[in-house]
Amino acid sequence: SFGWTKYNSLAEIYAWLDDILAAYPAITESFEVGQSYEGRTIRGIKISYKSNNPGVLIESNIHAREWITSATATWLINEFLTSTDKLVRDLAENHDWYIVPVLNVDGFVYTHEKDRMWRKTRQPSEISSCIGADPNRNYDSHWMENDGASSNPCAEDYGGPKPFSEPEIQAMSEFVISIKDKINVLLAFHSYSQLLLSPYGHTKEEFPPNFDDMMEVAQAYGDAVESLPYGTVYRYGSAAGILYPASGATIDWAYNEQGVQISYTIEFRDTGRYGFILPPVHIVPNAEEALIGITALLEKCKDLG
Ligand code: 0X9
Ligand code: ZN
Ligand code: ZN
Repeated sequence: SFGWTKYNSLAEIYAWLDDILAAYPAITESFEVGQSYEGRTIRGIKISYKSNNPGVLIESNIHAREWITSATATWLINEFLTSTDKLVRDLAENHDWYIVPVLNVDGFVYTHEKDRMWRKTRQPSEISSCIGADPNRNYDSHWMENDGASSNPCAEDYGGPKPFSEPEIQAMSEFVISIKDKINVLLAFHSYSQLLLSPYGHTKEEFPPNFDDMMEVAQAYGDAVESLPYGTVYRYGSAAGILYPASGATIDWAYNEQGVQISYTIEFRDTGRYGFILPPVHIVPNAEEALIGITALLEKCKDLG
C-alpha cells in the first residue's frame, strides 16, 4: 500500500494518483505525457486552484534508481492538496503545478523488479547488446557535444543513437512544448549530492544571460533548507561548472531551446553515505526540504520579476 515510510512501486503510485484525482476533481487534472518503450503510460497531474497562475513543471525520476525523487514529488502533491499551513496553501494556490512523478517508467519498474541500480531507459540498441540510453542526455540541445555524453551504448551516460531516440523523452519534449507558454519554472528532480544546478550543462566556459539571477534563486533555496533543523546543506552553480559537462539534459533543452527562464536540476539527499539507496526515513525530511526550498525559490523569482 502507498505511503511515505517506504518507497512505492509504479502501480502503487498510479493507484494513489487515481485516488487523489477522484478526491480533488475540481483542482486536479490527469494528463498523459505519452507511452514508454515497453508500452507503459507516463502519467502526470496538474494542480490548479485558479486561472492565470504562473506555471511550474516538475520532472521526476528520469533516472530510474533515483527513488527519492518520485517519493518527494508525490509528497509535494499531497501537501499541495491537503496542507492547512498558510505558507504551503499560498504556494499551492498561487501556482499551476504540472508534476510528472515518474518519467522513466520502464527503468523505474526495472529497478523494482530486477536491478536496483538501473539508471537508463529500457529500449534495446541496434548496434549493441547493451540496453537503454541515458534519458538525461537524449534531449536535442547540444546533443552529444564535448565530453557531455557517451556514444557507447554500454555507458551509463549513453546519449542514444539520435536526439529524442527514447520515446519517453520524445513524449516529454512534446509535452513541454505544449505547455511552455504557461510555465516559467522547470525543476528536474535527481539524486544524489545536495546540489542546485543551473544551465549550462554542455560548457563551463560560458554562462547563461540570467546566471546571476539563477544563483540568487539557488541561494534562496539553500538558505531555506538550512533554516530547517536537519543540518542539510545544498551547494549551487552551473551544472557543467560545479558537477561535470552533461549535454542533452532536460533543463538545458528547456532553457536553450524553449525559453524556460528558470530551469533547475535539484540533486536531493544525501552526499554519498547511502547514495541512491537512501533509506526511507529520509523521504519526509527530504521532501520537507524540497517544499521549503521550492517556496523560497519561487518567492525569489517573484522578487526578481
Ligand atoms: O548526470 C546527470 O544527468 C545528473 N546527475 S545524476 O547523478 N542524477 O545523474 C546531473 C545533470 C545536470 N546537468 C545538466 N543539467 N546538464
Ligand atoms: Zn553547441
Ligand atoms: Zn539523475
